[in-house]
Amino acid sequence: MSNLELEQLREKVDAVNLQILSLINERASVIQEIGKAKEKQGVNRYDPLRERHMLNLLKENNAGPLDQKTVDHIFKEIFKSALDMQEEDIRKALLVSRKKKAEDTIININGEQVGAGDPSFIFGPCAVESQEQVMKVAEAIGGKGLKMIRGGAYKPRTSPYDFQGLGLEGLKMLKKAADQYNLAVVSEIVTPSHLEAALDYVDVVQVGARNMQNFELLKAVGSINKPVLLKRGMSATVDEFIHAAEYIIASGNENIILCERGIRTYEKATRNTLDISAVPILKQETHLPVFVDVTHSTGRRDLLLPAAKAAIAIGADGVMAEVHPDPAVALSDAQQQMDIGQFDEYYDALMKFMKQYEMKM
Ligand code: PRE
Repeated sequence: MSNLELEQLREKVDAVNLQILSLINERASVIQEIGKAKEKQGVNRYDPLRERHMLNLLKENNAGPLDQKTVDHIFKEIFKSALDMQEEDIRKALLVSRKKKAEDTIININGEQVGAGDPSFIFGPCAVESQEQVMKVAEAIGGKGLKMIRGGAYKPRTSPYDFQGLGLEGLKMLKKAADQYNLAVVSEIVTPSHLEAALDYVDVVQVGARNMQNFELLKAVGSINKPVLLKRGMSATVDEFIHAAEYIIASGNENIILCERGIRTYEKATRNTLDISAVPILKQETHLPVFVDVTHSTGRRDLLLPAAKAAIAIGADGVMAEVHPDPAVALSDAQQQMDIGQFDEYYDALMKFMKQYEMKM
């Protein structure tokens, strides 16, 4: 074969390539339309029966010289890329996505600009137990110039026989202590029916891990005008977590803080497995501030500091940890809360770490 003939054949291949390119792009546009229609109907994107039907049709019409195995392989790759494209289109369209809004969402909580670059801190007891207890913790937090206190009044406990929280009375105690030390109240609400009354006492509504896919609750907190701290479900993927936040924003509330709190794995050395890489993924995929709850993820007092350092180093917007005046007698999570002295040491060490690496404070 002369060089000229080879050149001519290659020109033909170039032209065919361009035809294929144009055809697969034409196919991709139709697939995008199908994707939109499926999203509206809420049907599964992957449809093996449809794929089988298409492969059979191709087999019936395959005149060669390509063998059927090769044709199947090529078209399966095309189907796969169609699915990837449909998923990417849906991700881009999410209101929480970075693609939809490039700038970081910054939430003003009690004068603190959460998500603006400097790490924020939320400390407080696991559960509100008494006025005296929350006063002591609020004093320690306020003394550091911090702006937020947490405390559970409605406690979703594994056992119905465990302490269930003081309810509205607990919120009143927390609010009283918070007011005395100029702190904002962060507290979990477990059902939409508690929301209205709670809003008189709560500045940031927490949706807990067990309620991450309580869609009615997500919609309810989506319609309030206070920030929401949404915790990742213990078995939720990052994608499910993002979609839970989408429920809130879709109902009108953009002020959402995402909180990684560890996921359930086979590992027993810690209470949960802190999925530290979820932090930069959530920062890339969404425009929302991301916190790490070092208490529930590790379940170990000795890991609270290293986990917080890791969270800040990897780009978290804030850290949450539990403090109790006397953890040994705490009604919940006794083994993982810090007492006030440990809290002081912990906070100093964290500040030193941030200074050492010239992190913003
Ligand atoms: C398509 C994509 C993925 C499905 O698994 C089946 C088919 C395709 O590429 O043709 C399109 C599509 O979503 C559909 O026909 O329902």
